[in-house]
Amino acid sequence: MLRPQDTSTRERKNLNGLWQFALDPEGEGRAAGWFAAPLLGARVMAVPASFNDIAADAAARDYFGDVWYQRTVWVPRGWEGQRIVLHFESATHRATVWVNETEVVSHEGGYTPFEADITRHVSPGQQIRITAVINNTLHWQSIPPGVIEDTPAGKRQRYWHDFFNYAGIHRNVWLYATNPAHFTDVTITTDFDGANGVIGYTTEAEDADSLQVRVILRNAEEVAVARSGGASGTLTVLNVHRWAPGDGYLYDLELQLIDGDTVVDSYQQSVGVRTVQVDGNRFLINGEPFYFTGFGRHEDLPVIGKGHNDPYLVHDFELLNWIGANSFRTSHYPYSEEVIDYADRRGIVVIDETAAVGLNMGLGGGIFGAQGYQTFSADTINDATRQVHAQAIRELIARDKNHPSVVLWSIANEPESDTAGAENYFQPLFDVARQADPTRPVGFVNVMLAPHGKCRVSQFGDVLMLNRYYGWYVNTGDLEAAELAWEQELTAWAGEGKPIIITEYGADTYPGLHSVVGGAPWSEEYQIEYLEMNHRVFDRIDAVVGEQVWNFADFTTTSGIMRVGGNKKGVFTRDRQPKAAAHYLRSRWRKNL
Ligand code: BDP
Repeated sequence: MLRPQDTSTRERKNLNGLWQFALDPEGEGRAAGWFAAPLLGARVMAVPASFNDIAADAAARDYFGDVWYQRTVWVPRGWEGQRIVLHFESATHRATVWVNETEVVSHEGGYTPFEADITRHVSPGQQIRITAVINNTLHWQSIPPGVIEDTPAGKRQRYWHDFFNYAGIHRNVWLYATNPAHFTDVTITTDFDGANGVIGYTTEAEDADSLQVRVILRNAEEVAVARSGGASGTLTVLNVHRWAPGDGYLYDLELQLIDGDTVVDSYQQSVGVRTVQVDGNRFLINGEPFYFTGFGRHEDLPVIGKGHNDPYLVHDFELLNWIGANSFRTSHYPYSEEVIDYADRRGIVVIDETAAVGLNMGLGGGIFGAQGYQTFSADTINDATRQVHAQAIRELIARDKNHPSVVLWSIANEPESDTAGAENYFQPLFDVARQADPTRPVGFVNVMLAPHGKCRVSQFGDVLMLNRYYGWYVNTGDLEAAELAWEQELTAWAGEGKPIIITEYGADTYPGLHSVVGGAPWSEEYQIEYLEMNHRVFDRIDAVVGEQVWNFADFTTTSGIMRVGGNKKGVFTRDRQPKAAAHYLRSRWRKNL
């Protein structure tokens, strides 16, 4: 699937704004045909945004089940004879969409795009009604998983991930038009031949049997530097300007579907020319060892929850630059494509993660208060879940495969990984990722409960990604003991001969809480002491090729005795004020810039 674009042959209309909105607590809307007429008694909801915090209403905030979004739109008059498509960049966690009274598409998974060709159902120059029922219930066969429990007080949604289950239409919605003959996909690969860049491209198209493909590569000054023809082929760029961390140089590849001299479809794909490789315990970008600095992050903002927001996008990247971060992980789900696009442009390196988080009942008792389930079993996370998970991996890779910033796929965060069930579940998923993308390394993020010697899934990864909280969840306040234990475990992992990225380490910190004596968890001073201890350990172990602090900013979670108005491990507060640790990290990370 290609992203909607405006080009010489394509046109899009943005459908963001105010939609009609209704909760459907009785689950009656589908059978009652709520899509067939204006939503009665509806309130208004902003798109893109999570609905949870917008309505000042507990019923909306903690809601699970079906919610309805509806709006009308005029199909542009000029689209006669065009193929017309309705495109959602995401709907969390699943959606079914109607145009007028016709169901046009359903999609499972909250963070990847989907679309429907609606040409047959609409006429240019007419108004149509678009209705989407979005369902945010998490269950054993969803990614991420969850369960609905019957309690004396009624049904409750439980899940095992440490961030709030924000839902709704979080990203752009588009109506767009192309010619009936059009490109449907393009795959780019890049390599070097000495100082030259070698770009491979493979296009796919529909209704295009009698047409030819022409491609033109332009540099950032918009000068054509290479041309080729054919559905797939290779371009050589003399003295290529490499895409590199800190230097987000992009070429633009224009794909043209042509009929003689007529351009029937034109699509523009940005291209960053770079290589990624794992070599022993080193992670190489353009053949050079790369050391990741940065954060695990969240899409999480006041009021709009997981709604995409351009001002925060730009501001957050300014903060990454200010602090000297060269990378982040899309913990714990695929972020908006606009985030990945911007990472390309800014030369920020991305570890791209699926929404497979919370596949771990061992963690349940502590943070999330749900006990008594077995993670992998016929009745819980099972083969059907794995199929949904496999599809989530495929959709992530299909969406992000052409982004130079993405250097590594993370297929899950902190699943149970020390049991035979886990090994059986995960092994085929690594194959799924490698089949979908043979060019990038694949890994998963290991949890502290499956330390070295116990983890049965790490063997399948090209890199080791570890989340560790020595000095926080264990050895709390005792950084001396933490340092010994951490170094011992990390040294053992280093023996695996793979690069190690510490994808999480962090300490909850209440902004404004201070202590003159050391060892005071929750204080701003302790966050710094904790980070310093970790860095002493990392700096002594060669195989460590990256440090991503948990978290970039404070974020919202479910309530619980471990959380004070959410997770406070941010180096910035939720409204992006620096805690003292931000200045400390800046002095460490900018030293190397
Ligand atoms: C890890 C998770 C992350 C949590 C973090 C924490 O990967 O989502 O927010 O720990 O406890 O378990 O702060």
